[in-house]
Amino acid sequence: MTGPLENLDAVVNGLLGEVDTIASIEELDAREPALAGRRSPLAALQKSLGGLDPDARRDAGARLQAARARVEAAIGDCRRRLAAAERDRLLEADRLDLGDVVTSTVPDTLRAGHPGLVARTQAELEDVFVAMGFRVAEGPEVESDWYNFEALNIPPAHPARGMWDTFYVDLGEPETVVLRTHTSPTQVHLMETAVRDGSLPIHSVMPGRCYRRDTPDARHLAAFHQVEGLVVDRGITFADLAGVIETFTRAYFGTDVETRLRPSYFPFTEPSAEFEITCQICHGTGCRTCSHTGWIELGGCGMLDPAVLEAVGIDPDEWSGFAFGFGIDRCAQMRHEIADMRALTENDARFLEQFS
Ligand code: FA5
Repeated sequence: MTGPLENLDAVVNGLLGEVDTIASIEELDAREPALAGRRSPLAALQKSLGGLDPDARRDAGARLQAARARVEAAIGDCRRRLAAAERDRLLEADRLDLGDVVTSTVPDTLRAGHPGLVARTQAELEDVFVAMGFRVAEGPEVESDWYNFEALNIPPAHPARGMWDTFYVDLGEPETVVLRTHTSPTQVHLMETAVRDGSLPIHSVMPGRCYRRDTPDARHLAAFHQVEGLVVDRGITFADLAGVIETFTRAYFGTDVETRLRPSYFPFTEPSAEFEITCQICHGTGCRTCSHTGWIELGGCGMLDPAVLEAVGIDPDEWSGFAFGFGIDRCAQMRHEIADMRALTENDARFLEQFS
């Protein structure tokens, strides 16, 4: 073929080859006028068609138009390919390497959690009593007034109610449901179950959380823990109670700690006593923790009042027993010489880590 378009295929192939070499959108923008625009060889060929007769000009125009369309299509493909590559490049630059994040934010030494001091003390106390032949039982933290007070010989308006500043729960009749103020109501549950199942005697300890409207101070918290002890058997005397307390103290605190039982009053035990040890903060010389007495009360105890046994259907002429209730937080406080009990609830890692 002769005429102005005789090299058209070679021109188009040359342009397509050039498009293939373009490596960026910026380069494409810069070179596009020379490939398919006013400065391209195709525009020059267009101008050269002016001398042809009308039929030949129309045919040549159509061929040129098709050639231009091929080059423009190649430019469009090239633009899309370069845009996709640019998107991939940006995504790759933004990619978060989680491996890097993990190794850069996790400290060299991982710190594992551990049971708190009170939970640990509870487990240790349970171990001591289990070794002495006691079983471990539990009771509810939300109690009826009957279990928390009446079944323990503390009827409504009894002055002894003032010994426990009570949180009442807004359920049922006013002032009939309480957050238990001590673990002693668990005694009643256990005795009722033993009577129902015919499973007397009882030798059990019952640890758990208690609540009182006490103002927190060096020896008190509003939510604290007690471990209740209950023995119901034949021929039990105060000497058995004293022996259990002595054995417990030696096992948990060691032999250097001085102890004493002081006469006291609880409506559900008779006789009753308070159990004290020398203050482990000042070793008996007097300090803020023990209110300068040199002694710390760990709990109350006594022989079961026959009226309490009778109320649950146990014959006091056949069975006798004793009960005790120790503060678990108090035991932990004395054993680990913690001057202020509030440290147990403050979640200060520097304090907690000492007991891991
Ligand atoms: C009682 O709660 C009786 N239920 C104990 C008892 C059981 C007597 C069985 C007879 C027979 P008391 O209120 O004294 O007693 O409390 C016993 C112990 O619980 C205290 O000596 C103390 O160690 C601990 N305790 C009492 N209140 C608090 C408190 N607010 N914070 C921390 N510990 C407390």
